[in-house]
Amino acid sequence: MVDTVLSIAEHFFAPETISAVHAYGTGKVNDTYCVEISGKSTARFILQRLSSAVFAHPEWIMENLRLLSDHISAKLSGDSGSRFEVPCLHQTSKGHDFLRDKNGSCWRVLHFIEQSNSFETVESSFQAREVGKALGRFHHLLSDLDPARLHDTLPGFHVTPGYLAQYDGVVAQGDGSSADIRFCRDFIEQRRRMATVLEDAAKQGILLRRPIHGDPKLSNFLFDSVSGQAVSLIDLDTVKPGLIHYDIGDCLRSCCNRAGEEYSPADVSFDTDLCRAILRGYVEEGKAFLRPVDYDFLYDSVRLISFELGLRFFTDHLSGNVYFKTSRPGLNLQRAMVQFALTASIEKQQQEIELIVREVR
Ligand code: GN1
Ligand code: MG
Repeated sequence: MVDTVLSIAEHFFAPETISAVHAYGTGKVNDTYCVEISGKSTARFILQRLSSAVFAHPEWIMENLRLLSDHISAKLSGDSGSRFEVPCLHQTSKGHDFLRDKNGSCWRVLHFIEQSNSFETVESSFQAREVGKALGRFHHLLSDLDPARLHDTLPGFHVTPGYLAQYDGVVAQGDGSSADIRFCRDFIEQRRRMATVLEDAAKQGILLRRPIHGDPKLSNFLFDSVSGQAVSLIDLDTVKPGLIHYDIGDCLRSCCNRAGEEYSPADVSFDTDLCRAILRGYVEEGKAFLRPVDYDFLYDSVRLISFELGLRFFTDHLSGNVYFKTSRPGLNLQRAMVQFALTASIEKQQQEIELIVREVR
């Protein structure tokens, strides 16, 4: 396996300069490696094979990435404010942005953002506020980029009614024998009606489609290793036109669940102190583009995106784990139950969350 990866790395770097290649990170979709380069200077890079099961047009991802990094770099140049960067591309020795291997898979290399750390669970309310600020800054930086210039790299991504339709197609064929499976089915049935809340608001022109990140979970934020400030938002494959509410909801569902995505469902809860810190940080940066009506959908967003991820994991479990990588049987079912437990905790704390939204607006 590593031999193949090494031979891929050799298309991007002079072979004699590559000192190590190893698997990296905890992504559930792409395959990620770190390449260490030595010689006159040492450096690290991120080498990734984009999932062909998930992304039908990897070349669109690469075009979005170019557009995005040019747009952000132009806006940040001359900005003497705090450090913020996005990963930029390193080309093949032949000057291409990506490489296709014999199987048609797409490989690309990104610069490593040094002097930074990522986390699997939030460590403090300072860190939570930094997460919110970074997401707000990212949205603000992209708010003047015409969404029509971005390819839709993953049609249907975060469109909850579409996931529900997929689930309906799969569940009809399943036997649904175990108690956990029955629990998930009931949980989904009881919430079916809320699936359209964001899409209906978008159709009616109440919420606007803008460039979004698509996957702002905690582990995609990088923090300066000295100051602890958030300095980057990585994993830009799902940047595309969408609703910022998908991002805000996804960020909250990821960061306010201190137990993480693979814990015992019974011990999962939504932490409203972290939610307050994140939203405060977000609004600090996002005031300039948020409209009053955007605040009205924040509670719905976090509830919906937690439910949606549970639905996606459950559907994948029923379909034989074709989308999310798993390390053992039953993992996607457990992940689904964690997200449903989180959804239930969010519902229980609806009043408190709505109060926080009023406080920060
Ligand atoms: C997937 O591949 P990764 O781990 O960055 C998924 C997200 C989920 C996340 C849950 C393209 O992201 O939507 O929120 O898992 N990405 C895609 O951990 O489906
Ligand atoms: Mg991702």
